[in-house]
Amino acid sequence: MRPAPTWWILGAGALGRLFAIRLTTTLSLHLIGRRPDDSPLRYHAPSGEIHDVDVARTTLATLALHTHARPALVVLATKSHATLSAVEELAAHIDPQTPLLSLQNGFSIQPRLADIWAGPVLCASTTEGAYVESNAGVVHAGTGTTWVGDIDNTWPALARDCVYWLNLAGLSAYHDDAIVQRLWHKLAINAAINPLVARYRIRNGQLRDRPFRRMVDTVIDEIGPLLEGEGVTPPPAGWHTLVWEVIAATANNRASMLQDVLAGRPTEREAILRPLLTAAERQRCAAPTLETLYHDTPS
Ligand code: KPL
Repeated sequence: MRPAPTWWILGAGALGRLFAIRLTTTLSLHLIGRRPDDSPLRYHAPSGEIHDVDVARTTLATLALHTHARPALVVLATKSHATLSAVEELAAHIDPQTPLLSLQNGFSIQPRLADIWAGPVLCASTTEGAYVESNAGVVHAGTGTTWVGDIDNTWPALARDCVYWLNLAGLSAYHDDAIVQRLWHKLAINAAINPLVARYRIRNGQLRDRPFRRMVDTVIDEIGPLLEGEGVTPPPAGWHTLVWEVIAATANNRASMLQDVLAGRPTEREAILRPLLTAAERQRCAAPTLETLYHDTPS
């Protein structure tokens, strides 16, 4: 086995907690959140079992007080709109060449990170479904897959190394040398699911019921041609199958945007819907359903 590296995870939301719980079993892991908290994380497994897991937790404000080993990689699990300011703060604590792994939804922050960060920026696209439960809990509502790569495919060995550690921790992960396509596919999934479940305050699986089923299909009908117009290759089984498969796999999940709306937090509307509206403007295409979703979603 390879010597276990130190990784930090920045952001203690649902995905940050889920990745921390898994990765802490195989490497030296620190979860960096906004609030100081020493309690174990409570993991609700997809099987229904509940485990308390000890994870080393800290905050950006107190990092300087501790002598944590410098990380070999930092996983960014903050919300898309909070990522740049978090990375600015993080920069004071790590080597400027430290690789970052962006878990953010949408496709807007990833190219900006690659522009500003001196070290490698890997991007992940994940279909793991998780939501936070209480102060220190996370419900793993749907097991998914995580793909890792970088925008220009400059760091394949690093991406494969990262995939190795994710798999060792029990997450199903693959290297993808066309991660940008994958990020657009995930954006399509998020755009078809998140605004609707946030608006109607329902779990992902309820989208299969009337009247929501038709609404989802209408959104997909608008997204597919727009993305193809941007040069994105359609998924092998088509846009509808892509989205409906994720809805089935995460049926029990409360999507991230619903969690944000329920908690009164800013949503990822800009990261998820804005790139599609920009594509529509560029292609001089009407996108009435996406426009309505954008206006109905709090920012
Ligand atoms: O990524 C997600 C999210 O909640 O943001 C999905 C895949 C829709 C799972 O809920």
